Amino acid sequence: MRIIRYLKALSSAQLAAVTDEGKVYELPQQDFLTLLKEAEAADSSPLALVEKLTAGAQPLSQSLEQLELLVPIEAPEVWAAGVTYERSREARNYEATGGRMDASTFYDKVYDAERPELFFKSTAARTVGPGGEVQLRSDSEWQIPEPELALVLDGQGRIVGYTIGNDMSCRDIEGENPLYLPQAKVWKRSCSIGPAIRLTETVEDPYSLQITCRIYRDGNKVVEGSASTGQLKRKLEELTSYLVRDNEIFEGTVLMTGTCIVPPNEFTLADGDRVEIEISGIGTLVNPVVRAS
Ligand code: DO4
Ligand code: MG
Repeated sequence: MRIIRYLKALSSAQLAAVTDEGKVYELPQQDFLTLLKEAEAADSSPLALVEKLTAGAQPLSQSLEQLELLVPIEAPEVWAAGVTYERSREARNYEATGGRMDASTFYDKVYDAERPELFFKSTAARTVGPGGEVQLRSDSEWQIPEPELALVLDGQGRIVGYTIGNDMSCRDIEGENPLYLPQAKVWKRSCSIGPAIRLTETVEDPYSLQITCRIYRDGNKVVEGSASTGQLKRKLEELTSYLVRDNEIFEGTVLMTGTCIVPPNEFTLADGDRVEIEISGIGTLVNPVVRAS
């Protein structure tokens, strides 16, 4: 079972549930956070509440593909984990050492350390949804999307759903100095999530999800890569346990779990590109890329 938001009438957002058969049912709650709160108040899981609300209801006549999807949750905060896959460690080492790859770096250290790398990535205002434009920084020459499994958390840091995240990143800025990480990661429209939230109980094994990233330029596919969440070095609860530690977590916080797909080193995103990130069972997040305005 997946939860989406779509544009119903001019500027009115509608929450809906999508079954595995692709049937779409409107939900009465105005957003995912309200659904979470009502489920908690009823001492029920979000899935049980959705099943109760949709039992015997009439599905929409439109299919999912015919709807104009919006960001599925206006996450108050988006956090991200880094260097959680071997491929990310290798790519970070490349950009930090100018490709020498001879000395051990802090990326090697954090990959093996008990404490994971977690960083603040975005706020609702900086985050776009399906079809929304992600923006390039004007002061970077080496920018890439980072396709990541993203966790939707309740106020206690429990995983209530899975979505797709794009952690847009500037490899040159981070490579120049790791203290520039916030600038390499956070700017206007540098984060995308969606297109749907798959409820936790409906995911049999979050460590066997297939992630595929495709980048199109002038209608041609210029990058394609795939990975599995089975390659993740850490457990999802390990990441959430560090995020909640001595922290205030807001209902609907999103935590991206790190990237395992990095485009070839000579590649940088350009104005007009289109990024597609697909995760099995969740959907495909599509975003056009635009230069800073
Ligand atoms: O240290 C840099 C961040 C790495 C990252 O975002 C990732 O591995 O996905
Ligand atoms: Mg990342």
